[in-house]
Amino acid sequence: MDKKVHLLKSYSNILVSEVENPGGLKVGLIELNRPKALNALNTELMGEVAEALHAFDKDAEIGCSVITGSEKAFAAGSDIKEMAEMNSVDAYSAEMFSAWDRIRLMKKPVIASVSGYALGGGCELAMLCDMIVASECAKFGQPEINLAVIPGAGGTQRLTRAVGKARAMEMILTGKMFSAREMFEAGLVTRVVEDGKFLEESLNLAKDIAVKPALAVQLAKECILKSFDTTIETGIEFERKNFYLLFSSGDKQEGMKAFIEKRKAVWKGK
Ligand code: DAK
Repeated sequence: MDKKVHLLKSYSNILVSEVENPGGLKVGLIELNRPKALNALNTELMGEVAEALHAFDKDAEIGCSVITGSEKAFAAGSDIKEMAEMNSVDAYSAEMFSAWDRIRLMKKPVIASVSGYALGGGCELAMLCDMIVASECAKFGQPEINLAVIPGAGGTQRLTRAVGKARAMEMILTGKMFSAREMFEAGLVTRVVEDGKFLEESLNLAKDIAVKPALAVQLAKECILKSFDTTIETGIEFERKNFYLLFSSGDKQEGMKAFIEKRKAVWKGK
């Protein structure tokens, strides 16, 4: 498996590194690292994830990012111990959503690499990413109902769009966990991989994306996400504008010229 190149800025709850990708841009890697709490997502950890992802998003040498956890847990939810004493005013004042909102706005693709538990906020963080690669042993669920609350970071919306009303109702109202295979069949998961191979396979997928022309990748991501909150008419208009925009890029000139000259294109990301 590839070696992570070097640890970037040091954080309290995550490990951040870059993975080389010969022939393409590098892959940014974020490993959630609160093993004793099964990577429960507290405010500090979420702030760190948002900051690290933002740095990758701004770095011209990075083409795609991966967020992963441990073999046992991607993340077992938002931190119940942190939320336990909060009332609604505390929650409102704490701006609990700001990191989530920042993550949502990343331009470059982000892959969730899931093994073990992806529960509550953990499942929502995975869904906030653009693709999910899951181990056979991964378990997805929205168990908030067992705490007398409901998903708070987009779970009722993103899960329903991904798996449909029937399965989303079942997951959110019963709080039960579902396997990686079930979630693959339902459309939440991009790829199910052998246990222990989740990070390697996620990095391979990220590298496949990071060798592609970066601007086209970003605009394609933008168009796909747009389809979730618009009519087909407006979505097609949006796609068309981005399509025109790419006709002004150097990479478009290079890509088509290279095809005609029967050589490999050299991308500049602009
Ligand atoms: N929060 C805090 N600590 C947690 C945790 C969590 N979600 N999940 C596990 N831990 C801690 C346990 O307390 C335990 O710590 P110690 O007691 O040893 O100090 C340690 O991790 C190991 O856990 P267990 O001993 O329970 O391990 P098991 O293997 O026996 O069980 C489990 C694993 C995943 C089945 C179990 O830990 C579990 O049921 N965990 C809770 C799962 C859950 O209910 N998750 C949903 C939480 S609610 C928001 C965004 C999102 C959300 C809310 C707001 N905003 C942006 C505002 C989302 C809410 C949620 O996620």
